[in-house]
Amino acid sequence: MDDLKKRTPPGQTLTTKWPVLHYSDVPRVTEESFRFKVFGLVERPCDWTWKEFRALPSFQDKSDFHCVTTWSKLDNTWEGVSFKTVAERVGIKPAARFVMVHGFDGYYTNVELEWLLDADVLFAWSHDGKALEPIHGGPLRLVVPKLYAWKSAKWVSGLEFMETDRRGFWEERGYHNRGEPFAEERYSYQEPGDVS
Ligand SMILES: Nc1nc2c(c(=O)[nH]1)N[C@H]1C(S)=C(S)[C@@H](COP(=O)(O)O)O[C@H]1N2
Ligand SMILES: [Mo]
Repeated sequence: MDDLKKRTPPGQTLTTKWPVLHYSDVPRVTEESFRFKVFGLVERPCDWTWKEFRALPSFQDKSDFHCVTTWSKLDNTWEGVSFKTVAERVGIKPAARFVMVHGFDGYYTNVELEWLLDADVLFAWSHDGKALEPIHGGPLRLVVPKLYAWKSAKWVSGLEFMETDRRGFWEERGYHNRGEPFAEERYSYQEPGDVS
């Protein structure tokens, strides 16, 4: 099996275009109105401005992107701040096991903490060398390459660290609670113990 095939999860088709997908209107978020709030089970809750966020150490990473509507886009170069860096700044309390990621459009999606601590998870302001466009989540979006793209919240406004899990917007509407593309975890009826 060649590399591209190995990197394409079952049921997915590769695209070199970049489709735009979101539920509501694109919210207007400027560098002035931007805030990044971290709350819940952390030692040092924060409410960072754009300037404060951009002062955090950043890096670049290349990764793949898989949407549950069956398109995958490989080799995206993102630049931003790793989730781990944010986690170190706020200090995660030992009881925290889940994170609700919030967006300025009112979107929310839940991710188990251990998936976010992966080295390829970041808050990005740039894609393939260009500033992230508002339609793709600019000024800042989350990128979680190893889960379906609905977990990669655009226009991210904050993180809520939680002891017990709560389902996000799509997770409440029939999509899988975890959403791992290579296991094709698309729908909630596939979850262990689901009897619906
Ligand atoms: N805030 C927010 N983030 C979101 C969404 C949304 O509706 N609101 N849609 C998700 C879905 S379903 C997908 S497939 C990706 C699409 O990202 P793109 O439009 O940059 O391709 O964003 C995800 N992040
Ligand atoms: Mo999606």
